[in-house]
Amino acid sequence: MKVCIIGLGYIGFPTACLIGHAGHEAVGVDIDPSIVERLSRGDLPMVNEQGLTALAQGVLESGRLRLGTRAEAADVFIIAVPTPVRHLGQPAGHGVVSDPHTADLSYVEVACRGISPHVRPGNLVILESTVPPRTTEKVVRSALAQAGVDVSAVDFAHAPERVLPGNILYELVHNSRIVGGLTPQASQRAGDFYRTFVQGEVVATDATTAELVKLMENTFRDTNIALANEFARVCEHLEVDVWEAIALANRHPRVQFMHPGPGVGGHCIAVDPYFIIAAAPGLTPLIQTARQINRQMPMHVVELFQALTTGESVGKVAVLGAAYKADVADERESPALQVAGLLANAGYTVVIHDPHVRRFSRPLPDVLSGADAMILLTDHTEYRRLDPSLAAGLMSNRFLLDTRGHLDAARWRAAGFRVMKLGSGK
Ligand code: SAJ
Repeated sequence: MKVCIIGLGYIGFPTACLIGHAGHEAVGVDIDPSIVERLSRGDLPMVNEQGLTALAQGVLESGRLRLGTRAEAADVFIIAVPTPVRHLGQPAGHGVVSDPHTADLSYVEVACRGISPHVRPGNLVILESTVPPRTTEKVVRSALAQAGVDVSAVDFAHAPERVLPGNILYELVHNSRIVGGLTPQASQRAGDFYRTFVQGEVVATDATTAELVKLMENTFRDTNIALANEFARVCEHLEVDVWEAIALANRHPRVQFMHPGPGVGGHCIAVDPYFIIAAAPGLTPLIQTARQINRQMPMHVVELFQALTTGESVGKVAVLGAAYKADVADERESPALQVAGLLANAGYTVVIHDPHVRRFSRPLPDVLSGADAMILLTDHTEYRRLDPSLAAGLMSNRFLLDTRGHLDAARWRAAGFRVMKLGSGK
């Protein structure tokens, strides 16, 4: 089959590579020519994604994947573009909603306009982007109908991606996949298509269920992280160590707490719950509260830092980590950058280090040199190997705030640091 993939980001590009690798004729399209140019010469923004560079090189060289800025006629169209969330500003009087947001579907609409001249009867159009319920029908199908496509002869499906950044290629192939068609025939066709490159189970449902399930998965995670963050604050108050408490609670056969931290970042978990809140504002107090708890964590980190350094003169602060989570280079919605911004606004001289994020991958000794304090915000593996006595020798003062429970506090104390751990009142 000839498959046209619209959007060459973190999902679209690896998916296009796999589709080409599976033997289809893949055409990857992005409206941004600089992205097409970079990917074409093998410069991938997705670092630390095992096997992707080699796979991309193979399919591009063999011609099984071509890249460009314009859609072309195909059998299957896949839309994998961003769906960011837009903050609506002041409370809009939606019952309990105190922080209204809405999905920005403009990229989906632009993608639909881009493919509309090429969609023919018998084609299959698949939306992979994470979207509010009913978008496949009300936005994608409607946009193509408005553009003059005979939509009664086209099959539409939503097939949400569920891969974990850092492990994209493996999960694209091995995760189970939900395909929700607007009709049973569309579900069947989309399922048959994914089975050509997915080894996990491919399960059919309707489009609205598929749209909601994707949002439920990320909301489950956000709500559980909020619970861990709430216990972190309870433990600080009760002079208990939340990391120890969680490890002990997780020994129960039916309890599995997530980890607290400086907040929830990334382009999915910090975004998707708002799509559900917007769809059912009066019915989602728990989801809304979870969002609020997680959004407040960067402010809480700054309060902890100020408590740790009360009465001390602190100038330079070394921030360890800019990425939104461990061992990735992605800074989108990163709580680390929010904390760094808050500290800079509070008058500190903030120097950020991140071994994976190009603009912050400066030598760590330069970052620590002359610093009064260090805040660990991303639990990159490299930071575990940091030598406390080396850091002590470089820094002017020795304050350490660990927001991820990542460092061995006893070792750092032995090297002369005053250490505080988020979630530990001990
Ligand atoms: N985090 C915590 N505590 C935890 C786990 C995560 O504070 O115990 C934080 C991370 O540090 C990070 C944020 O949450 O800032 C999100 O990270 P994540 O690893 O939970 O999730 P993502 O955004 O990288 O990927 C999620 C995944 N969803 C689920 O696991 C339900 C992935 O499978 C989805 O495909 C992806 O969202 C997506 O694209 O929707």
